[in-house]
Amino acid sequence: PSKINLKDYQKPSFDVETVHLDIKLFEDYAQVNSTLKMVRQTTGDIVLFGESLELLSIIMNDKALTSEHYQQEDGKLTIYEAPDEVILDIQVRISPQTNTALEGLYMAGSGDDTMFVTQCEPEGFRKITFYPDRPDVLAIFTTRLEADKRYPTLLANGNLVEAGEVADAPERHYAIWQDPTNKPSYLFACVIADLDVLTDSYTTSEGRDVLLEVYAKSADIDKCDVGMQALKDAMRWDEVNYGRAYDLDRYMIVAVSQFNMGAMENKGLNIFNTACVLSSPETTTDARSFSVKAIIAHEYFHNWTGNRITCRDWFQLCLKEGFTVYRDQSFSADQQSSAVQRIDDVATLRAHQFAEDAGPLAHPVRPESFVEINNFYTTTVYEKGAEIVRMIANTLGPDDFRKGTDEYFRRYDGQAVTVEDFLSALSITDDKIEDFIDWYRQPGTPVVSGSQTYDSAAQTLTITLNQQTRHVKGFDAPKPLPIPVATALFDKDSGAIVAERMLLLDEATQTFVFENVASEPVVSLLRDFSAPVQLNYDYQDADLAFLLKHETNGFNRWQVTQMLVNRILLQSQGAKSSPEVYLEALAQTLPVLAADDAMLAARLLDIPSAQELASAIPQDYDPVLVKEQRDGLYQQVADKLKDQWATLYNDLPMQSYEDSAQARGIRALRNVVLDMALTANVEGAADWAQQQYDHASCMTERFGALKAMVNHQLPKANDYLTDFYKRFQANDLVIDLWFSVQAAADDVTPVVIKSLIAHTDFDWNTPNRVRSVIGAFSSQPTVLWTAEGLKMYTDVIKKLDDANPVLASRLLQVLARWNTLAEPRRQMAHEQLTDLRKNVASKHVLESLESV
Ligand code: BAL
Ligand code: ZN
Repeated sequence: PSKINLKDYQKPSFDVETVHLDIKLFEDYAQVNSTLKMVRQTTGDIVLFGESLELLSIIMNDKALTSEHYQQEDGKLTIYEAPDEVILDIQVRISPQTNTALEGLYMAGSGDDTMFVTQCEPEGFRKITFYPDRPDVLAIFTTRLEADKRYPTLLANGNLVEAGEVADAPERHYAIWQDPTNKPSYLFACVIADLDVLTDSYTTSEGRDVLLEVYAKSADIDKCDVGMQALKDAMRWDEVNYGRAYDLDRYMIVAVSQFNMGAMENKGLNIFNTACVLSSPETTTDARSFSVKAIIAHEYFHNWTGNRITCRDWFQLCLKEGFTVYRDQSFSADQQSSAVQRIDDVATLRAHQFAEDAGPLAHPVRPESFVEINNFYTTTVYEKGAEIVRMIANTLGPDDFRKGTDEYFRRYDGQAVTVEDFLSALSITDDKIEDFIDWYRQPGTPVVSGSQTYDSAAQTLTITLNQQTRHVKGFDAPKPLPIPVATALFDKDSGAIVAERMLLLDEATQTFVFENVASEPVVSLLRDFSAPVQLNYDYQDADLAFLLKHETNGFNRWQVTQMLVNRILLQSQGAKSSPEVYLEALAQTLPVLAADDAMLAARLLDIPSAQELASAIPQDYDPVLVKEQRDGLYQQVADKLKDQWATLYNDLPMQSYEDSAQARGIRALRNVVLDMALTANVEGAADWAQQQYDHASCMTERFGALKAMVNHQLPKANDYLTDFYKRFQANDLVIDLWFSVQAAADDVTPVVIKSLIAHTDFDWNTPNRVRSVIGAFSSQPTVLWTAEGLKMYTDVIKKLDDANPVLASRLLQVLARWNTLAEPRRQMAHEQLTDLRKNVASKHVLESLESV
């Protein structure tokens, strides 16, 4: 497959002023007629993209074109010798009913229970009709939808201008929607379905009354309130924090159960994976419910960062995603403890993005070439992209950051722009911000190492820091990046902060001198994770134990526990700590914190997942050894506090359900304590689990108990699994949990996975279901990295390669670090991946296999 390069970008030769789309849905196909008003911008032919379309006719300025006027090749339709102003009428036929790739217009569901939705980002619109399907072509869309009346819900972007019955076809009806904003085709959406709707309203700071609608199947409409409230909260938050108000009269969200992504920000008509919008206490865990709110906010924030200002080309994907993730993280931090929000965001970054950056699929936040853009919806583009915006925001401070974002919206509203444009607006108060461009260009996670010397005569503390980034094959030698290192000095006697500074490390090595330091302090670095780097500082364990006690910010305390854990677990990588200091520090901290901030206390017991630990091992990774070490430390923590788990558990009594930060914290900690108690074989803990399940007030309690029973292989675990299934059989999202708890179980085997795949409720056409088994299974590296486990996994990729290559390629990316395995697993993995390469055809999967 051929590569597309950023350096080859060229402006489109024609702009589209207006598009009229007419989509008529029939029993086994859809007819799409489009009228495009196009105007020449530069020299060159008209280039339209189209895939999986049956071209019926194409008329240019009232003249039917024949094959001598155009060429159709490799998904492109090129029309020669077009005049400067063109009206194109194009008729195509498509087959949404057989579209399993879930891109373009597709049918979700089966039998009598079907609906039709679209997914056009990044390049799905070309599966609906021929079009200059690229983000820098912005047009005004009018959409007419026509379908059988058994689909009463007909939605498209913008405002409803007309609806009615179809003449001569009493069983059919239509609706016409007009979107007044200029938009790229990737933001087009339509829905043809039979849905209920939850309605509300919102008045913007500019006085606009907005109709808010959340559409879902009738059985799910009672699970839409959380999302609706989050939408209103997000609308207000964007007005207060960025001065951005909503710009249309209507905002719609539609829930669909078959969806490749989490959600999609189509203009005025968001389409959501049910997993990312439905929420109720009985069926949704707190963690999932919290992420529903974050995703609702994320898609809403795209209205300004993505839709009003969009990307010039797909290389600039981070322009909208990095900024929007930063915005949704900031929103979420305002809804709960900001320390816990930062912990969760950093944990995700370290577990997934650092792993990606360390492996063969490492790429810059703004890639310079790709075969298939769908492969670049990655944690690097999203989460590392957000970290860059965060570094910029912290460097500027709140007032100047706001001036910069105001300038960005003022300058570029209505345009398709680049990362350079973004940085140029943000640098109006400080031109050093432009230097952050290298963060967008350079792959690899920088490693910051450092040490300190104290001069008691001069009363100075000198911190020396240096940075190093691995040289990723195919890229220029790495350059030093601007790395803000938030630093505080703690007095060893009083535990108080004596100095606080943001150090900017922008050379390979630098020294920073603190004056008037009366005695040698303990240094806390990279506070609040001020940059996405690995930190190796010359700490003694006692310094870290000191910081765990005295750090003022919850995030920094968590970071210290993670440093201690890594120093214990990564001995093969030169780590040098024994667990005693860590265990003692935890034993002292936990009981106090549990009463004070239960959510933070729960996080302090985090031990990085096996995958995250693996990502810190550049070669000869032995999954069995890592699991043994990880489980061993977990056991030591459980044993160390064995006498305290009962008290802790009983001090966190189950109460009637409440959706407050405090109640969520208590539920989270209770689940962690339950698991610890079972690990330590605390007498009676199996009964606690059953009681918690039987008397649960919500899914967090019930599922926490079930998961503990399954992972500890309690004798009653199977009975409870059966009960769980029967209780929630009708709810797909809960049955996903039922599948995932078994597929991710500590004692899972390929046989279990095969039996889950053979279950009547398993469905290859529903990505959530596939992920609930295959994705969950990949969290058990000791089983995944065996001949049988890998054979099963690669067979799944083969099976999905044709039907849903986007999903196949995403699942495959989990295997990217095969080349760090210790022998003989490495050789075995290489053979299986080589075999896979011979048996797949999609460019998505082939690109993900490039390094094999
Ligand atoms: N734009 C794709 C889904 C999202 O990032 O919001
Ligand atoms: Zn997004």
